[in-house]
Amino acid sequence: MNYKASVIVLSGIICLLFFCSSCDFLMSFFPMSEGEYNLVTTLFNGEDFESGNFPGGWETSEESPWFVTGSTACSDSYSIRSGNIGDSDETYLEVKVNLNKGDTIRFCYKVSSESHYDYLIFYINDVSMDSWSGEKDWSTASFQIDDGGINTLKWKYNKDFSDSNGSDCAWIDNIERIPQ
Ligand SMILES: [Ca+2]
Ligand SMILES: [Ca+2]
Repeated sequence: MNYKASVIVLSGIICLLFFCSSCDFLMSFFPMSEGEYNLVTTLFNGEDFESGNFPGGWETSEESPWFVTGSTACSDSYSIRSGNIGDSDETYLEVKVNLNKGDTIRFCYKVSSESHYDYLIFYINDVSMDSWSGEKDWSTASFQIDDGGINTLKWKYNKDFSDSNGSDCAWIDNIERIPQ
């Protein structure tokens, strides 16, 4: 290898090392929040939104976020509701939780939307499990968990390109982990 090639290779290695060390350096500024840490390190023990606040460690869309409301609930006083969105838009609610293989996730949902066009969709690890639209008062849905460990639960309210109906949103409450 001639001198020029050696310099290029060496520069490349130095850049790579610098890049990797700066990643760790940058990551140290964005540690996991206490809420997220608690959710992924201990078995999920449910969420009923009765604190009246958006739960720690959960995520939602930056625009039109889901919010905790006392206007309706599956039980007690509070539930969480999708933010207001327009046509061809969506808003999601997501949480990473620690579950055992064979556990069942059960939750209450309510929808008031344009039937067959504007949907509440539930995902486990980005796989769509079920969807609901139209006028559905509080009901329960249950899904068995195939993989133990960290699972991502996600609810999305999704609108097609035109028209609205009802309250034009979805609500979730009483998310529970039922051991096998
Ligand atoms: Ca509740
Ligand atoms: Ca629509």
